[in-house]
Amino acid sequence: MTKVDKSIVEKSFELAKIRYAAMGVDVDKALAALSEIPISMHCWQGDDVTGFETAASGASGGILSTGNYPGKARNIEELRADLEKAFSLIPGKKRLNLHAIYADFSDGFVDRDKLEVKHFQSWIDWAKKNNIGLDFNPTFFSHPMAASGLTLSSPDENVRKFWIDHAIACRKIAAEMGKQLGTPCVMNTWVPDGFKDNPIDRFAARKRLMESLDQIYSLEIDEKYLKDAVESKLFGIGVESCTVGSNEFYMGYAVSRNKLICLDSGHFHPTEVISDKISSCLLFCKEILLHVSRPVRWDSDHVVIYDDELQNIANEIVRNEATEKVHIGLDFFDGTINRLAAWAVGTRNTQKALCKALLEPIDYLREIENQDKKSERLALTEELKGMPFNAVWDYYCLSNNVPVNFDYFAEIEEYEKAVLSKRN
Ligand code: RNT
Ligand code: ZN
Repeated sequence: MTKVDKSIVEKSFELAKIRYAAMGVDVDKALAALSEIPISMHCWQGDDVTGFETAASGASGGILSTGNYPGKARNIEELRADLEKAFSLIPGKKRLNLHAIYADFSDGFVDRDKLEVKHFQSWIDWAKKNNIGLDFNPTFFSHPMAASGLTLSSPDENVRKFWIDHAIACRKIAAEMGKQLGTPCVMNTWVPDGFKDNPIDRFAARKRLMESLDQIYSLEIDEKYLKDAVESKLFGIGVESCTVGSNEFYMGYAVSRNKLICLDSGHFHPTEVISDKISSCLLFCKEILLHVSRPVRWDSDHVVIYDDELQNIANEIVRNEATEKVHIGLDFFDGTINRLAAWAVGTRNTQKALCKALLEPIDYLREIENQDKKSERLALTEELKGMPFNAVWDYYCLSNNVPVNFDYFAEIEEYEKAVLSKRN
């Protein structure tokens, strides 16, 4: 493959700009807006959701990372090096989404209920150096205290207390991340709680979950530093019959407690899409967190590709002028491919979809819809699909000093040869 010629990218961009201007779209304005939208890249694609706890194994609790492509990060230094490399291939504003199992244990191991800011200070320092914001997640899976399948909804008071303490510890850590970095940290709570077979008392389990969450959030923390989100789910492996934290549960919880709702693309029935949920949630929830993922037949967490649903998600965010109310996080983990490639493909695709969404003549489309010009709406939205948005996206990469088009892949291959292949 020949490297992309810079002057061709510039020429294509100028031509694309003329085409968009004819449609009433200001390309420069679109790119300025794009550069303001942060994407929160998840750390857990880097090591297949393993983390740095002592008895580290793979994930449990109904999530499953498959594949053993060589070269995954084995420690904090390797993960940071991989993240830095991946970030260098991705334009625009970035954040890193950490899980509690990625704590820095260089001062000694502590269990999850005992985590403190000091276990994440080196991440905060690293984030500052790399000019990125941090988001956070307590980890309620892959732990002996989660072995029964129930955490915050467990009937066992000791188990519940352990996880409540963990979540409170995490909120304090997350708030400190937000404070030190000058950008609020979104802390997302997802618990794997559920039943393999039909439970008798779903109500009691859900009530326990509600009460545990209320305890966790009873500690007031300034929203300048911390935004609390809750994530629903449909089912998981081993918890097929009932998920305690269902969609209705968390929708009710988020609305009544003034929390952010987290919508994960893989957490609904197969023909349900989160793009259609954004506008409703914007009416009733103050803000939204997205876990952009790609479910293949189930919540499989495949790498995000540039597909219709991704574009629809981006369109909804932009058309609703909700780029500040919708926090875009990614949630996928594929262990069968190079993990930097997974990050680069999924993150760049998400930004590319946002780029295209920003290139719509939105006011005009709204106007014709209000005039009930359905044929024009159909014809125009179809033509928009083939407009030269990719020339704009390429230029955006070029002007952000990141590789254009497929050129980033050569860098991943070089990194694999020089760094990843030496990890055995
Ligand atoms: C699991 C949820 C959750 C996790 C991450 C690792 O089904 O999607 O968000 O994937 O927290
Ligand atoms: Zn998720």
